[in-house]
Amino acid sequence: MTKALIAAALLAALSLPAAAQQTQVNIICSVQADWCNMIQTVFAKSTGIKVNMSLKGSGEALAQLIAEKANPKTDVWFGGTGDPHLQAAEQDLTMEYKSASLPQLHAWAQQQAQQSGWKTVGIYSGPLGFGYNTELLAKKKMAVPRSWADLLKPEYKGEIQVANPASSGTAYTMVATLVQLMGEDKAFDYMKALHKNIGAYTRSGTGPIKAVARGETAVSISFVHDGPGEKMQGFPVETVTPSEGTGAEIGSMSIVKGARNLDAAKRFYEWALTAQAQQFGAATKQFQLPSNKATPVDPNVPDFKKIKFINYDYAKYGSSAERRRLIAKWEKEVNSLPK
Ligand code: S7P
Repeated sequence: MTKALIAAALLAALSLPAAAQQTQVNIICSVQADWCNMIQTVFAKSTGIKVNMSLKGSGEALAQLIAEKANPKTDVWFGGTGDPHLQAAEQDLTMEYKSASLPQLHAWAQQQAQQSGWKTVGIYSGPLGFGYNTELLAKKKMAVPRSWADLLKPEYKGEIQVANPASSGTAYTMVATLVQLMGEDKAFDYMKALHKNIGAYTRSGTGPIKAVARGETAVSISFVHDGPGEKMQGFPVETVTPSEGTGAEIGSMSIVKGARNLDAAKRFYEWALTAQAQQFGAATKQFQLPSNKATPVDPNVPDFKKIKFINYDYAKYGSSAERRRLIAKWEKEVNSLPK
């Protein structure tokens, strides 16, 4: 990581209005640890505001905000899939805040803000796809899966991992994607058939690609931007997006309603939207597409132009009722089945 990048992010923080008297901010961080640690250090260094950071996946972060509703301890929720941020907005767990920087963001990030009544905002986006271990596939003489249909082939029995949608925003993105791609009945038939090939449903959405990288399973259903970072650590992992089409997350950020350190929270929020601060994703080997149009796009970020996307309905699938209904149906009709 270059010193210049850190210096630029420090300057970006210094140019924002100071937070009156506030010396700390409590953040739930739903990206991976290196990125969380980096923003914690740089923001604290440039503003003097101590960042109390707790790391949680999207599903767990939402559960914590629900549990804290009467007495919020969190000020900002940074990152994580967009659907649970929309659910938090609908449940009045997060507060309306319209940043002056919104015009600097891609349309999809602004749309996320608008759809939530300005209670969340897109900070990155990334496509859902598959990860695979090239050495394990070769050793077991299995082909690279290139479509949702491929994942149903008997050769992958017990070889696929995906997270549990009840705990993971990533896995909920898969359920919502399949429902939109195939229609609900066919999607549930598909997930019942897929269940036979699933070796394990993990708690967190990033667990499966880490298991692929380490040779614990051959294939994962994961965000494809999580693949290159594993590969850079020397693991034999590649990613692919399914030929029928796929969905994408709009990773989001929200300020908690009733935040005790509101000025500091706003200052962090504004900083996190700057092009300088958004470079810390790629700098820590996390390759989502940043939402600020001026953030340089790392060559490892998936090329959205080459991916076939569905027209994901973020408002519908981010609604509490739809999310609860689909997860309950998945538990009842899919997870309860024998393998
Ligand atoms: O940082 C990688 C990433 O895949 O993890 C985020 C999220 O916390 C995943 O949450 P779940 O464990 O609930 O699936 C994603 O937003 C992000 O792209």
